[in-house]
Amino acid sequence: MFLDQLFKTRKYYHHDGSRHSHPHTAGDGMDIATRKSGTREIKVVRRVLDVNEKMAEQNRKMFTEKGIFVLNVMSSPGSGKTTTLEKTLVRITPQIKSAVIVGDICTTNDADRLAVSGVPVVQINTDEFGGDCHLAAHVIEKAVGGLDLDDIDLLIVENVGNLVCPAEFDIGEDARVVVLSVTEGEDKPVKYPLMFRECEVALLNKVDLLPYLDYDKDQAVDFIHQVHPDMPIFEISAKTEEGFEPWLEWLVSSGYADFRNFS
Ligand SMILES: Nc1nc2c(ncn2[C@@H]2O[C@H](COP(=O)(O)OP(=O)(O)OP(=O)(O)O)[C@@H](O)[C@H]2O)c(=O)[nH]1
Ligand SMILES: [Mg+2]
Ligand SMILES: [Zn+2]
Repeated sequence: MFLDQLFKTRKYYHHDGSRHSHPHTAGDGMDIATRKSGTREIKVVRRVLDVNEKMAEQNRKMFTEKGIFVLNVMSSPGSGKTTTLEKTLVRITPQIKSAVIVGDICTTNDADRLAVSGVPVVQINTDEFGGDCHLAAHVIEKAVGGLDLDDIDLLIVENVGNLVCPAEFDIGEDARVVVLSVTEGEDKPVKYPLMFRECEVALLNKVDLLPYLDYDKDQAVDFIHQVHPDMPIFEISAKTEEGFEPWLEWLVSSGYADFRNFS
């Protein structure tokens, strides 16, 4: 019930973006370059990230001007991003005017699922430009061309399923969410720390499966907080919608916080 109240009174506004500026240091570039070898290739990676940073700032400026709050949702393949968003969209529509950009290497499966909610959905297939395993800022810039930005208050980006490099690429978003499911093992936050460091909030998904697993939830939470102290963690089941109220409250109030910072 409280959500109805919030939806009626709160509108999403973009802040100045400074909180989400991710300078790509040599360390960031090195992460990608280790797949290759030699100094020259490392320089190429750095250049790509520099270009991305500029494009992300342009996106952020555009979203700010349009008053759109942008959420970048990331996780390993199959953690439950699409399922979480399907259920979230049902709950926030039509109070919040939303749209989704979803990235996959191949198929329009996720767009088909998300379109059932009735919100505008743009599917990006990265195999058409090299099969990137992340969304970069210039790809988002192209994708928003397919949306009426004057009619959107919340833009959700479902990134390509990958716990590594999507965290390296600023797309001009306001907030980043990582989904971690209980079937992935407790140690993923310490194995893939950048993702957990870069995101503002974590969704621990598939908690309906806990009775069937030897999963140490406290250990998982502890690992997340080792990497990102005080990170808010919402335990949810996208299947049953258990735990959705705190998650939706965060979603709505983070937009409101932006409004307050902005004004
Ligand atoms: N039991 C259970 N299954 C879930 C839950 N959330 C998602 N699933 C299942 O997990 C599988 C993957 O879910 P998706 O939502 O497609 O995951 P995704 O993160 O979007 O996957 P990619 O886009 O391919 O990276 C599907 O079979 C879902 O039905 C959950 O909370 N509980
Ligand atoms: Mg998906
Ligand atoms: Zn990638």
